[in-house]
Amino acid sequence: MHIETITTHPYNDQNPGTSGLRKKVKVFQQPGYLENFVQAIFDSLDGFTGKTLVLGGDGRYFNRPAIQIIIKMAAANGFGELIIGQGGLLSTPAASHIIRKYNAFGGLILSASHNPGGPDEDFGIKYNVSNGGPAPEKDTNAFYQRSLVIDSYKTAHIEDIDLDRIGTHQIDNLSITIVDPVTDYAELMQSIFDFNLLKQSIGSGYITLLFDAMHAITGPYAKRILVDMLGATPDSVINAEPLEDFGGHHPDPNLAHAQELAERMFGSAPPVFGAASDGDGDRNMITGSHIFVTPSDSLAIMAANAHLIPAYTQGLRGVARSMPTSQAVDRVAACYNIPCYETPTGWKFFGNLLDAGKITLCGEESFGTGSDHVREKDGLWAVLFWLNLIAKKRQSVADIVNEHWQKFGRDIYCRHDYEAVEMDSANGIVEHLRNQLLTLPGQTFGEYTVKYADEFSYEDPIDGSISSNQGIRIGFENGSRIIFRLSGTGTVGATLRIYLERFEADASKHDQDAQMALAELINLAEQFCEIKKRTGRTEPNVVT
Ligand code: G16
Repeated sequence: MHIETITTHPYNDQNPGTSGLRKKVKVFQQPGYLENFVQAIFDSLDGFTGKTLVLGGDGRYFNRPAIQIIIKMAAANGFGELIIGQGGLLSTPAASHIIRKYNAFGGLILSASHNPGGPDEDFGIKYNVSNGGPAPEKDTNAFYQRSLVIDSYKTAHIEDIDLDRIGTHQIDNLSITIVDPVTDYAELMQSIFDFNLLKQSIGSGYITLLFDAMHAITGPYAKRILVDMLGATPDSVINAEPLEDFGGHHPDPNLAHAQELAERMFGSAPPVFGAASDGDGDRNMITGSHIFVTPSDSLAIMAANAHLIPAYTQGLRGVARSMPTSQAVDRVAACYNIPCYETPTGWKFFGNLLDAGKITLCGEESFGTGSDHVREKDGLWAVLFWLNLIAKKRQSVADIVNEHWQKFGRDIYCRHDYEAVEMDSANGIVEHLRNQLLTLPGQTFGEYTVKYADEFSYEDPIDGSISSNQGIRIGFENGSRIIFRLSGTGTVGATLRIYLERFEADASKHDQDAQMALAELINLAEQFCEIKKRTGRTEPNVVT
């Protein structure tokens, strides 16, 4: 194998965000851009010579050429084996599982998640470590530092690999195996959930379902698992064919973007259960007939009922949620007397807790839930979890949610996103908020008295690492919270996220519209951050 060292010049914008490096495709197509970042990753890692690298992506535009580039670079840098999903496809949770199952050194996952795809849209790449989870901050910082000074990368002169043919290619000391992307993952799901019960419930018509794959990676996974293995009708999975541009839509599983699903679930004669997943298959949206379950509620409900699922009958060791996720799961943890951890936004912060056996289940408001079965959030796992619950409890989604609220109270919740805000304005807003942190505590606004106002900082209980500046929190005496954060996943300007939460114990008031119930907090949020005043915006781009 002939290996060539190519001279390059560094780019100064390769700082990974919440989940890897995400940029416009055109940015990635600049000479050496992808190569620099991949080489910066390899240069920052130790001891992979002869070891295994897992490689796959969500199939978006630029996935295939990027995979061919990375194969040549991985060969030149000395990996001994590459495991690649057929067609260059691997969902993020499936990649995490394959890294773990085959004791790989790590993996590269090509995805910009729920961001749109296509020549003028987004691409992304992230590195996952040997536990199957996203590289921790100390690694992503190292990748960035290396990218700032990189002056060459290595590539091997080998032919492009046929990504569509399953099997193994041997090139000198390197073996490249193209695997079916679904098989290992489907087996894992079968080991967690009661597939016999699910088959019975779906086959008998007790559960009717609709799954929207949003023309993204979960199409093949959903068809194999929900249709072929569990007997759902083929038309239960919609938008099932992965497309490079996701059919021109955002593969973002919320009521705005999963429009067809939303219309069916809130229309006449809806199925019992409806769900959607995102570009790379790690997010999930759960709905039932005429009901949307917030991700925060979904996490809490899963935690409260996990003992009904075969893999979790022993109960949970603990749970964790990201800081902006509602406190609903905290109430479940308190009731079951198990620990509940509050981490910064980003799945990477759950890895240590999962590895150390401190938690079994974790989740985020950003449509992510998962468990210790992999080290990523897992969209189809969440779908199967809910299906298993419905089958076991013989209750509708609405009944399960209402029963939960009756027992634990309802954490009324929503998130407002202001996208593509000019960077200077966004930084000005954050500075303005910071300046109020000392004076807000003790002040009263209507029924809300500020109990604390701070900037969230996290000390990892396992390795002691500290992550600062993780969002501004304003907490009130009655348990309500307003949180402000700048997203770490956008590719245009800044996205300001405002998270709003209020607890309602009174069951007669549980059936409220969240925006109405949170109206006073929404006004207070504007009073504190002045986004409308400073940017001229009249409303958020997305409300979830
Ligand atoms: C990623 C991370 C999540 C995070 C989400 C939103 O998800 O894996 O942990 O909650 O981004 O992050 P932000 O609020 O910074 O935009 P995904 O599905 O985009 O990979």
